[in-house]
Amino acid sequence: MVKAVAVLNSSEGVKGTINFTQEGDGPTTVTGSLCGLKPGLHGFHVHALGDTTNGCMSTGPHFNPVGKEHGAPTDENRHAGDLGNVTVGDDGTATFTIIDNQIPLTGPHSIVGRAVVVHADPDDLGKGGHELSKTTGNAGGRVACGVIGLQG
Ligand SMILES: [Cu+2]
Ligand SMILES: [Zn+2]
Repeated sequence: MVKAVAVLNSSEGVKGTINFTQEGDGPTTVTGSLCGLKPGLHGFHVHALGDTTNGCMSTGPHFNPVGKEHGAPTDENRHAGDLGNVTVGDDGTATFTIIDNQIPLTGPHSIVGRAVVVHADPDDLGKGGHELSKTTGNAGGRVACGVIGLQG
């Protein structure tokens, strides 16, 4: 079992912890809790770079090792980092579990050392017809992020 964690913080008061586990070559299970967000859907992705030098802006684009378009987690044509949306309740918190096959913790397409990013707006999953739909899902600003690190 390989484990990783990302601790999210932001200047806008968003906090959270995201845990990742993977058994062998199986899917990765992502469990998260977030607080301080506005209620509703928020785009949630793995971005390519584990660099927060300039806040979440320096985490680069969505992790996309095989050159696909932005999409929904269930789409065949999607970025590996496309984890869809998380749902925030009226109290500003979210707890969620995501099981995904494209975000391994080992091997050439590992997400360790990259970053998870929570966005201000919903991810349209590539289907919104906006000029950004096929690259970012038009999910708006990056409100919180954290670097994914291996856990002992
Ligand atoms: Cu993103
Ligand atoms: Zn994407």
